[in-house]
Amino acid sequence: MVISIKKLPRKKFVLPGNAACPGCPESMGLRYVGMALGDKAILVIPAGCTSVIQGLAPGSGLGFPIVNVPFASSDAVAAGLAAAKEVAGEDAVIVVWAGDGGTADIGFATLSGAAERGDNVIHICADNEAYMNTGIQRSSLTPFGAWTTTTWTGKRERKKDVPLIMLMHRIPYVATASIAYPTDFIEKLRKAASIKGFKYIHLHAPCPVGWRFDPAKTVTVAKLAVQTGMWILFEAENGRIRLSPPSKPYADKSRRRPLEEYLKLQGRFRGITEEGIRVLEKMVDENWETLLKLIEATS
Ligand SMILES: Cc1ncc(C[n+]2csc(CCOP(=O)(O)OP(=O)(O)O)c2C)c(N)n1
Ligand code: SF4
Repeated sequence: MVISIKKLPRKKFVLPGNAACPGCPESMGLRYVGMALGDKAILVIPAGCTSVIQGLAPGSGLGFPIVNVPFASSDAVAAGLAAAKEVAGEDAVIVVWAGDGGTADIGFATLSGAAERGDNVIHICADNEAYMNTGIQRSSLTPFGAWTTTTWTGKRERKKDVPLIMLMHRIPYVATASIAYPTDFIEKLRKAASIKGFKYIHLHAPCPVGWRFDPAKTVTVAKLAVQTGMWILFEAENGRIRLSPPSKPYADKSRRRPLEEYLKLQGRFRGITEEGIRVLEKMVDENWETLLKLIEATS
């Protein structure tokens, strides 16, 4: 399915005057969710930047119906909402929109539970790779080597691979996406909405405030993540994995741009050593190797 941005609904779900910082990737991602799902979407949102972007009065920052929930309950609340809408015979798409902290750390138990039960929900992880709303603390999705206010000399551990963990829940749909590739993300959202059961989409969302880059460069940084191979776009339908078009060229390592091009734009990697860069490069290679083997095994 080829999507033309010009033919997408014009209705705005991210409203003027909202509280997002300039260059905010979460407001971009939410705009695409509105374009893909329109009035059918009901968002379940735990604490995080988006619960600030939405504003204090309903409908002041975001135009979606929203249920605000405590972190650890997001997917459980969404499951109940999906069941209630089904009983009522209403055609709604229940979407959990949570940050990396809300997905991979604090909300992980209910995420895993809803996936295992097959609740009819789309979970989107808006991954800005740290707890931004409370002042840039590390999460399990912060990459190796990155500065945060709780990893002053660079994070020592590698980024947790949540998309692959979700794949191993054997749910019908898992995908990765990037705010730099809106039509790819919109296509994946529409596909997820057409499938019954639990769906997981992991959206890479570079944050100018926490990653320390020029707010005009959000899309450039997001694109470089894909072009250097640091972030891989793929989707898995019923366990069959395939690379998404923007990432296909980079299965060939020689076509990837040097990782330094991605790192040097971001102040959070200012302190990384040559040795640290080599460690990160090795992690990128390992991620590709694993994914390519899985693609081969499931095709
Ligand atoms: C149970 C609980 N623990 C901690 C907090 C404080 N808190 C509010 S927002 C937030 C950060 C959320 O980070 P993330 O989920 O990555 O979303 P982001 O702010 O980056 O969009 C934290 C820790 C809270 N509200 N509830
Ligand atoms: S801190 Fe980052 S993710 Fe949060 S509102 Fe600002 S730009 Fe958006």
